[in-house]
Amino acid sequence: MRTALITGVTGQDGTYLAENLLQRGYKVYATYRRSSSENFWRLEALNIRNHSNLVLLQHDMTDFGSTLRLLDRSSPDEIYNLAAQTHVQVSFEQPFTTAQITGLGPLGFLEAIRARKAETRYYQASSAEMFGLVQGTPQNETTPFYPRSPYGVSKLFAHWMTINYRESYDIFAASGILFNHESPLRGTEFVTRKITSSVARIVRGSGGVLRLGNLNAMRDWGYAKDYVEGMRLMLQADKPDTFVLATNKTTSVRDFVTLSFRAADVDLDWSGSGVDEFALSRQTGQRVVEVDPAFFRPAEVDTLIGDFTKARKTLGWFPSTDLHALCTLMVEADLRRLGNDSYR
Ligand code: NDP
Ligand code: GDR
Repeated sequence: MRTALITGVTGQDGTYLAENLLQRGYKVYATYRRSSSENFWRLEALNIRNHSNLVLLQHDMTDFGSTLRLLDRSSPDEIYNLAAQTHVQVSFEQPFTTAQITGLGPLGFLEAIRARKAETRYYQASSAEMFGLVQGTPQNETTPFYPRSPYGVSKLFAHWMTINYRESYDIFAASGILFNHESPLRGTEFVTRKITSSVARIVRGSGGVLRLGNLNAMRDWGYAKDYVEGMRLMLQADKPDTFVLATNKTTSVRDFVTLSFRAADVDLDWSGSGVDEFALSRQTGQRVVEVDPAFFRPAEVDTLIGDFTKARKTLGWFPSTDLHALCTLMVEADLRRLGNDSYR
């Protein structure tokens, strides 16, 4: 039986990847960090928390000793390193923590693999946020990086370390530069799920206004389930490499809002501009969206759009879900879960 280790299994991607690998017959060791209350709602939502081939282990990315013991305990064939401080705006408030978890944490895994001299294959969760102030469009594996946040800088450190360990020690270390990917399991602090969960509340009559920051930001949004399959494919390739996963389409936050309300049969009228921009529901006349400068970032990544040609040609990977379908499935899931407390 093939064994995999997934860090960050309580997050969006960790949960979908665990489901994917369990369905393929893997034994999956999966890590979560200690907290005062359990955080397994995503595993429960996919009904895999008590799967007989899933072993949940405590681990913290900032503790190298714990990383060494984790590999001794699991001896995995494949490691998917997904755990990180992932929120870009938070990284401006907590740059040290972000650097320790998101930047240095992955180095601990690379060092542990090097020390063990095992054939373990390693996946590093790199990010389109590393492109930052973009130096070429669309972005591919050769586009220069210019990160615009402590998160982006930390990810870039881990990305280059992955390449350096690949080249220096002949480790099978792959890096996936993934563009934004979303799902009903996305955290509500990220803009897409913040939008779809607010749409559900507003159309169910709970009132409230959706307050957002930069409506002009453009993102290349795909479906998380497609992207975890891309991670798996990277570790089945003949040789370790770097791959972009994206949809090659970009959409503004404003248009994502419009699409999401549309998925709940609400049409919007946008008015004003800058911090005074807002949207009214055409059906009720109610003000449903406003700009709130509290959500502006000290430095913004304006536009991302990825070119996934290399992944398509080498791995046979392509995105299966367009943004309209993604919005619809997220809004429908949020409407359904309003009546079900366990499904946040
Ligand atoms: P999430 O924020 O949903 O999950 C992050 C995971 O990391 C959680 O399980 C979290 O645990 C865990 N974690 C955070 N800090 C620590 C720590 N100190 N020690 C151990 N675990 C920790 O992220 P996603 O699933 O969306 O993303 C997965 C990976 O892919 C991340 O590395 C992210 O940066 C990267 N990525 C994501 C993209 C996206 O669009 N989703 C795009 C590109 C890259 P807890 O639940 O306890 O907080
Ligand atoms: P991002 O995702 O920063 O791209 O990082 P996020 O959803 O947080 O923001 C996307 C864009 O929307 C703008 N925005 C807002 N963002 C949030 N969170 N909340 C708001 O109210 C809001 N209003 C406007 C942001 O300014 C930004 O431009 C995600 C994370 O998953 C990273 O871990 C990952 O590496 C990158 O995607 C690729």
